[in-house]
Amino acid sequence: MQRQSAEQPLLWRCGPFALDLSRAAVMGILNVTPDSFSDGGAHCDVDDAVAAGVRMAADGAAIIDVGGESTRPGSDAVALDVEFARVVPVVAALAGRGLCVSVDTRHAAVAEGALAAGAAIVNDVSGFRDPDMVRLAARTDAGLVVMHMLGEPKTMQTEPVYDDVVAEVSAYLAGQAAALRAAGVEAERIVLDPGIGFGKTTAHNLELLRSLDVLTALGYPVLVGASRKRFIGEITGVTEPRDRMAGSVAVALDAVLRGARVVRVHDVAETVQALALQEAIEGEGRAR
Ligand code: HH2
Repeated sequence: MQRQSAEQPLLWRCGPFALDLSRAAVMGILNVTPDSFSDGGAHCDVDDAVAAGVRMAADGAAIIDVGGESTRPGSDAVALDVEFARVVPVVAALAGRGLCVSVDTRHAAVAEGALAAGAAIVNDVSGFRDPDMVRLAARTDAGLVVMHMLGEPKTMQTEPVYDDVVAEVSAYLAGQAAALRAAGVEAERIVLDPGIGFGKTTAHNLELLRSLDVLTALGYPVLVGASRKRFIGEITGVTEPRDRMAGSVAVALDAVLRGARVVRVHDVAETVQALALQEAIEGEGRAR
């Protein structure tokens, strides 16, 4: 059941693309890093990474999210030129094949390079805190993912504390979206993301997932990225991230049922299959 709230727009403008979110869209994760927590080292070669992105698109991903810096808890920042060199050739090759490509970066220089290479979306896990990112957003027509993160990856999992995690994440996202709007960004380009696992305990993650309606009520489509994350391991006892596919699909499906319009996942084919069944049961059907 696509329980979208009345307030959520069902179109996401991303450069030349107008993504139809009347059905939940799947964003495939393509980390071109040696050290990402679950797929680190899998796609370091440009040709391998491009082949993996093309495969995800064939499996039903509407967006391929290319990242060159791991932001797993405790990770160190990567030099800009290293991140740039990892990401831009892969973005260029995938965008050159007509795919809707997103760049997962906190850095305006990398985002700018990726947009010039054809990326249509900037996915900023630091939520457009950097004024350079806001300025870049304002002078382009890219889609934007505004994510909540408490602090920085290096320290974010050191006893994260909130008085009310849902209220605080929601207020933060509303404020960042308002700042982008004030800078001249059209509302149709903005998607909000609670940042599962970014400065959150398992209890915080569950509370946010349970309360997605608070975020969908902000009036922007909501993206959820829970794939293979640590809380799935904490709940199930599955220690190896690659073995958390079933739990990840369950969370993605639940998030869509609660109103998420985009899910960011490693296991594209499995997630698309689960969504297709859910839609078929609801009588909506997923065109293939
Ligand atoms: N999670 C990760 C990275 N980018 N972007 C958004 N919008 N939402 C997320 O939840 C999100 C994200 C972390 O996961 P992953 O890319 O698999 O790992 P790593 O940061 O180690 O590369």
